[in-house]
Amino acid sequence: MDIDSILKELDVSEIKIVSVVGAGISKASGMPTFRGEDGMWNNYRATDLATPFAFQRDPKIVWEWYRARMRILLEAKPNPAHEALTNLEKEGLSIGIITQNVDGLHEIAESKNIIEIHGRIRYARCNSCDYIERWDSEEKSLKDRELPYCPNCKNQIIRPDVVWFGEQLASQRWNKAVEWTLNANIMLVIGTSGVVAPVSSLPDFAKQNNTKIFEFNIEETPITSISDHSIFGPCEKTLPTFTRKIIEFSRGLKNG
Ligand code: BJW
Repeated sequence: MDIDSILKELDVSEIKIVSVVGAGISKASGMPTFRGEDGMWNNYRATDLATPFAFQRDPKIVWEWYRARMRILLEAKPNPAHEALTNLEKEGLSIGIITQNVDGLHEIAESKNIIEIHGRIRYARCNSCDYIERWDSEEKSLKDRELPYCPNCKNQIIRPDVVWFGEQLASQRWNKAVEWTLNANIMLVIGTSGVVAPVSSLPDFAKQNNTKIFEFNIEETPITSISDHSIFGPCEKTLPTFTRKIIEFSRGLKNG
C-alpha cells in the first residue's frame, strides 16, 4: 500500500506523533550502529564496554571507546531523517522525539521536544559528586592517555553521561516518554532493533492504546509484527517522503 492510501485510512481529526528513535537514524551521518551489519557489537562485547562493571574494571578501555566514537561524532551532521522530524515539529504535528541515541544530532537539527533517554555522550559526569562537563571539543576528546579525574571532588574518574546496561533510566525521562506515548495517536519507530528494554516496551504501550505504529527500518525487527505499517529502506530516504505526505495530509484535515 502506498503512503497516500495509508494516510487516507487514518481515522483521526488531529495528528499527534511520537517518534521512538534508534541508532539507524544516525547511520547516514556516519555514526555506527550497535547491532546488525557493521554494528559495533560485532567487534566489541557490550559487557566489556557499556556496563558499570566494565568501567570499574577498566576505565581506560571504556574511555578509549568513547573517545573513538567522539572523534567520529565531531565530524557528524544531522541527515535528512533528523531534519524530517524537525519539520514535523515545526508543523505542530509532533509531541516529541524519544531518542535512544546519545549523539545530540536531533538538537543540532533544531528539534526542540527531545528525550535523550539513554543520556548524552557529549557530557561527562562524576558518580560521587554533582560535577558535569561537556567534553565534545577537539581539545578534550583527543587527550588520549589521561584518565579524566573529577576536578571537583578528585575522588573518581568521571564517566560519560550515558545509561549503561544494568543502570536505571532517569525516572523523569522515562515517565515523560510514557506520557508522550499515551498522548499520541501515531508512533514512528525509526532505526531501532527494538531489543533494549525498557524502551522496547513503548511500542507495546502504543499498541494497547490503539495508536497507529509506523516502523522505518532496513530490515524486520521484533517491532515489525506489532506495527501497522513497516516501511523498509534507509530512513534518510523513506522518512522525508513520509513526513512530507503526512504534513500535506494534515493541512488537508485542517482545511476540511
Ligand atoms: C536503519 C538504517 C537506516 C540501520 N535506516 N534503519 C540481563 C542482565 C542485565 C540487564 C538486562 C538483562 N536482560 C535485560 C536487561 C535489561 C537491559 C536490556 O534490555 N538488555 C537487552 C539487550 C537484553 N536494559 C538495561 O539494562 C536498561 N536498564 C534497565 O532496564 O534498568 C532496569 C534493569 C536493570 C538491570 C536488570 C534488569 C532491569 C539500560 C539500557 C541502556 C542501553 N545502553 C546503550 C548504550 C548507551 C550508551 C552509549 O551509546 O554508549 O544504548 S546499549 C545500545 O543499545 C545503546 C542504544 O541506545 C541501545 C539500542 O540500540 P538501537 O538504537 O536500537 O541500535 P541498534 O544498533 O541495536 O539497531 C539499529 C537499527 O537500525 C537496526 O535495526 C538496523 O536494521 C537499523 N538501521 N541503518 C533505518 N539507514
